[in-house]
Amino acid sequence: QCRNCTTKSTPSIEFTASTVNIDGRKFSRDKWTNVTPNILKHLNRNLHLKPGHPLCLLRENIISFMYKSFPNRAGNPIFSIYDRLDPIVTTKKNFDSLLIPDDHPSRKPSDCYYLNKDFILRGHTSAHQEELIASGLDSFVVMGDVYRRDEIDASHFPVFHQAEGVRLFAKHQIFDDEKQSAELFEDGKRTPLKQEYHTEITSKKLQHDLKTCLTKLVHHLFGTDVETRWTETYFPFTHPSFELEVKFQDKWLELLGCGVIEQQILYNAGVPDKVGWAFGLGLERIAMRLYEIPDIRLFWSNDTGFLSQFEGATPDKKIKYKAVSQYPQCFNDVSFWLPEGGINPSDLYEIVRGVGGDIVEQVRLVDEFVHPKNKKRSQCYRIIYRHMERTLNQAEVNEVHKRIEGQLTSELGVTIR
Ligand code: FA5
Ligand code: MG
Repeated sequence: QCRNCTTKSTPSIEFTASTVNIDGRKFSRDKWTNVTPNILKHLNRNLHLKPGHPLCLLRENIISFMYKSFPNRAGNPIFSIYDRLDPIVTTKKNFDSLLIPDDHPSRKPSDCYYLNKDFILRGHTSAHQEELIASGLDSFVVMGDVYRRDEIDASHFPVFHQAEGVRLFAKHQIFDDEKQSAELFEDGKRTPLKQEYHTEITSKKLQHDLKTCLTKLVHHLFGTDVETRWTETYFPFTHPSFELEVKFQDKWLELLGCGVIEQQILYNAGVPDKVGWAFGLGLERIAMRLYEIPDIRLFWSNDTGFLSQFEGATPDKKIKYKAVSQYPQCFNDVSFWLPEGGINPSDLYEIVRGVGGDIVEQVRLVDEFVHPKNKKRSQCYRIIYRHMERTLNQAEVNEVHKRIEGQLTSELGVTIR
């Protein structure tokens, strides 16, 4: 069940000569400013919090895995979830707090959306790592929308969603069953296997714990027969760093990046005595494979042909997305007084489909009320029309709709209002 899945309304956006104003907050413009009204209107959509949206189902599924897999000794989850942190962050959080150097390509205005020199639409959920660690948390997951300037095609969209996991360990949690002589830290050398601050055994144990957690998560989501592989990679904020890929339609698809947190980040956050791991995964990439959604743009669709396929589902339900027509929907409402004794909705559906045939995509009850004086009941159904091969025009829809109204009157005894 979603925890109070409220979604905020569309943001109020105003561009003046010297500022960009978003929901009453003013950001002064400078030579870095490159946000556009079009990208800003995705703020507050919060697809990951929208009940019945595939990204919300996936978010709930990941949360339930983390809660179940990591109980404390009283059985309560050790991970806390942050899924409504503001996507407008300082460039300090997005880059500096993660040790991303000044000349790193991810800072280029051609790759991200700046409000100005100091504020940015976060490019990854890692932007929140340091502040949450500094606030005293040892285990947390951040989920939210992230923004990157990118081409738009079936697998790229400038707004997508990430889930970030961080777990820190004190010495006794790493070496619980071992002799106290084992050490977390050493003043050593950085190698491909470890940071200069970590003993080899510390780094090995962290990598093992991290990979075990993520392998279990992937098995939880896709089943245990999914093909996976680890590759080595580089991030400024973890070392060593890895990517996890899964086989999807005969190709390897990158799901996530992860690694051992750079100890300097933990020093900066005021926890020099702990070590930890972090991962960041793309929700769309997982949802596309999980639900067989062929195009990343579909997640942003308000088309009920898409949304209704996930409506009311539970996170563990197996759903295979079925393509809907690329032609637009058209809808008409039918309102009527019910006869004495009411009607059977399935009779209504049958009549609507009987008359409308294949161009009827959905029928749903949208309103119902009882007249205060004469106690008559009224219902309103929305009929959604769509043709698989062409755009319907309103006149032909109206014609079909009229015939439906006629049959409802003659066969069910309703009185059209
Ligand atoms: C990151 O964003 C790192 N912050 C991840 C990380 C976190 C590493 C913590 C280490 C520790 P990357 O840019 O590779 O890394 O993105 C992470 C994931 O987001 C990718 O594996 C992919 O699943 C998803 N992703 C990246 N770009 C896109 C895109 N354009 N469209 C959809 N998903 C994307
Ligand atoms: Mg990557």
